[in-house]
Amino acid sequence: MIVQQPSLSNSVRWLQIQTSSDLDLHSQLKELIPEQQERLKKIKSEYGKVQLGNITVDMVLGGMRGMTGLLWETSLLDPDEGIRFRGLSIPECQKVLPAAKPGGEPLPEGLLWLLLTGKVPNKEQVDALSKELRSRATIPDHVYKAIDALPVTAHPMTQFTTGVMALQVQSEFSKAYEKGIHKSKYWEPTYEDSLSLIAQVPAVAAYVYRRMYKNGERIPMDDSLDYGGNFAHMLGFDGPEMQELMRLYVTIHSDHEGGNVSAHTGHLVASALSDPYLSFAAALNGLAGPLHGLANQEVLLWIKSVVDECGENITKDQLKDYVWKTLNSGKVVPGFGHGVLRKTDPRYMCQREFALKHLPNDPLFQLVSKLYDVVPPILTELGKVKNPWPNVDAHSGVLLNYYGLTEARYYTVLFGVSRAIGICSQLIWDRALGLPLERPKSVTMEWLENHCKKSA
Ligand code: NMX
Ligand code: MLT
Repeated sequence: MIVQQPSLSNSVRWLQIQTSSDLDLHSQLKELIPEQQERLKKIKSEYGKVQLGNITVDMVLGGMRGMTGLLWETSLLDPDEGIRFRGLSIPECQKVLPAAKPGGEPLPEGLLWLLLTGKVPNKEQVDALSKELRSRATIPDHVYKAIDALPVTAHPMTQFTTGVMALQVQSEFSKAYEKGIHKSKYWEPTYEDSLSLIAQVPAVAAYVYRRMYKNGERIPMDDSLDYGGNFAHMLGFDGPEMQELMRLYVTIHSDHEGGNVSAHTGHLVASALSDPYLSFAAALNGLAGPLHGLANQEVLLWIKSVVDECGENITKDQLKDYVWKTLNSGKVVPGFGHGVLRKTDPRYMCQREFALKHLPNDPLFQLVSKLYDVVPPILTELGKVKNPWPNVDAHSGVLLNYYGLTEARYYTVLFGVSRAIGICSQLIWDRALGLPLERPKSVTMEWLENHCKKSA
């Protein structure tokens, strides 16, 4: 059945609800790749010289905001509407992607299938992919040893990235390249590495958590569980609501088009034909920055500092004073603002809906709700903030904290596990489409001055 949804973009012209019993993701991709290669060839030959906008000095000096410069097939971000995964919004994904139980949160494996193929999988296809991911999830012993070589106090992101780097020794892409693989076949070992990496990151991440906070006792994978459920289980959380939260969490953090720091870094590094492990480890180092993924840690620590100073039943006036105190000390209010979004992040909204359903009386959720009222007018009053609204990180911590995952320093690792799905999906397409080495032009201040004087 073809889904007819006028609001969907052209990138999902081939979106289908599958009725096919083809359970093999690899062979589906193999079928799709030649069609998409032709499509790209046609775009290049027919539209290669079409302009996409003018580059201004402000853009060059302003972190390339608004400069279109990347091809990213798996998702597209609208400043007002938020993210669409292959054309589907988060509420649409919640409706159409298979769930562990009727009406439940989407299974991240389903999203992986969607990102890779542009098609909504059926439950059998998702179950087959869950099984395949479980079969690839064994972690070689040297990975644990590499992590163990770090002090247990090292930041969880440092430990996690070290684990990902240690996984790199198994890269099929690197081995194939060394043997002289033909460029038309690059996508195949990239696919192998990507699926293995996606399969293995939850166990590596769970080990970091157990090592740091639970005396190093590892919990083996449960073969009856799906990807998100298993991740919660290996962390030590077996409650059904926490498993549902993890499915939602991993789904919504996976991809946010290509220009964000982690996705762009992964794509840039992979453009040198660095394998998916090297590329994803680089991406994680970007995610570990406080203006990007580390903001989820910063939000919960900041909320806890509010509670320490003013108590849980803080009034809105007290909260306003606290926000101003943060701003006046030269810090950002974590969890608010965005490089592209200009409205409330739909990833924030779906977490808010989850909280309203499962933990409406939680004091920290109520504090987050008060912040939603208090912070945007203050950021607007500052006069320079382009988006005063909350982003994904403003909400995730209080949900995790409610279910007992209270260690805020760990939160960015969860984001990292999820982001493997988006970054690796696009890396497979990067190689399938033969995308080139990324190498933009840079200039000096002297060059800018001379150029601008000449064109004045
Ligand atoms: N609190 C205080 N100041 C802010 C905030 C905020 N939440 N957001 C933006 N500003 C400031 C920003 O620092 C800049 O100041 P200055 O000119 O003095 O350098 C000014 O407003 C203009 O910034 P924008 O153009 O609005 O934002 P930009 O695109 O540069 O940065 C963020 C986007 C996300 C880095 C920024 O909004 C921010 O620092 N937010 C808080 C950290 C955060 O929540 N990051 C997570 C983003 C989502 N993610 O997961 O990656
Ligand atoms: C992300 O999910 O990557 C963040 O919202 C940051 C971004 O999109 O720039």
